[in-house]
Amino acid sequence: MPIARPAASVALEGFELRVLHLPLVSPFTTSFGTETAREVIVVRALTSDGEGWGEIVTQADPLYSSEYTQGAWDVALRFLAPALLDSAGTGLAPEDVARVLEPFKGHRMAKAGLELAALDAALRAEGRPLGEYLGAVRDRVPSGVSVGIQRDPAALAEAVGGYLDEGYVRIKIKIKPGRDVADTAAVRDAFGSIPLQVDANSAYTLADAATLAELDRFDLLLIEQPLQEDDLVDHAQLARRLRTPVCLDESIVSDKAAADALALGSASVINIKAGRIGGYLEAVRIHDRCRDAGVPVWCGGMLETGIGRAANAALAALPGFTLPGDVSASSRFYARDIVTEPAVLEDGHVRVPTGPGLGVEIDPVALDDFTVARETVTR
Ligand code: NPG
Repeated sequence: MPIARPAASVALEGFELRVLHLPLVSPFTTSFGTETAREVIVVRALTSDGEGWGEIVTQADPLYSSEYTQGAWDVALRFLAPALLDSAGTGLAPEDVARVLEPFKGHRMAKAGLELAALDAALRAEGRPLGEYLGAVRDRVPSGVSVGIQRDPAALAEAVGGYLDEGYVRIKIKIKPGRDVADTAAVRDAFGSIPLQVDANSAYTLADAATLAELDRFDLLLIEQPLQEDDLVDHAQLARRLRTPVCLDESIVSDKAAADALALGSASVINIKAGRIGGYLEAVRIHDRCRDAGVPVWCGGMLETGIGRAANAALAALPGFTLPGDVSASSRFYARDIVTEPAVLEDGHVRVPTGPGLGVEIDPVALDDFTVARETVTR
């Protein structure tokens, strides 16, 4: 269902942006590389009624998508934040943020972070939780975990075992050419019929279809983004050759892209990440479209801090999120978070915050400790 009741306008006075460097508890390896620290941008919206927080989920390098932190920093400070401040007049409705930013092409993660900060400010002022605003129907969400590529398949099985012991209800393993069939087999052999899926982060081409079809025998929930971001037609061809459902992540950059992918048969499952598509309001639109079409969706993760993690839990509580998401405990990635009550795993689930807005409070000391750059734009 579309947003039932819009948020009140906010009297926007400025945005403070910070680049944070958060050490990861262990290196995270995907088909595009290994990260040991998370570089992320935190946004604080300053309004006459208080503040709101958002997160720009870019990575330091443009390897997952074309966006990257220094690019997002530049576009947000140079174009996006000034445009929002100019348009604010006596007030800006959070639902108008995307329209104001639309003339600027791309940069969806940057737009999503600014929109979330404005939305959080508006909802905090109204005393309304984000989950309720978005249409959440659950008070907790099942928690899946994304496991990076390890030294070898045995090490992968060991890592997966640790997460299962913690209670995660679904495992996703990262794959790439040469690290696919044997890795998946090792996890299946060790843990039987656990809910399992694989994520290729665009590492293959249609020429690899035969290898990918070998994964069919593992009864996976899905294979995520095997081909390139703009390969919608190739994904449709691949989907016809696999029994494993194809799920798209990187390719789904908007509700329009989701509509196209479904029309072409490029995917039968969709990963919704608010950052990748320009914000939580676009996320609700994709959710609604998929729900009407009977297409399952799940909430992806971008190694969010406590800010984005709270928002993702709220989103994942919408009724169409029928598969467990990458909404894991903060401790999966961070020894210390920037919120006072980081997401924890309880019986394989993460709670949807119930306080106003994001429902989490920022730890100002942690925020300062991780900040490596800071800039404020005002009207
Ligand atoms: O739980 O937040 C999480 C991580 C989930 O694997 C995950 N994210 O491709 O989906 C992905 C991957 C990713 C992380 C991609 C960071 C880009 C940046």
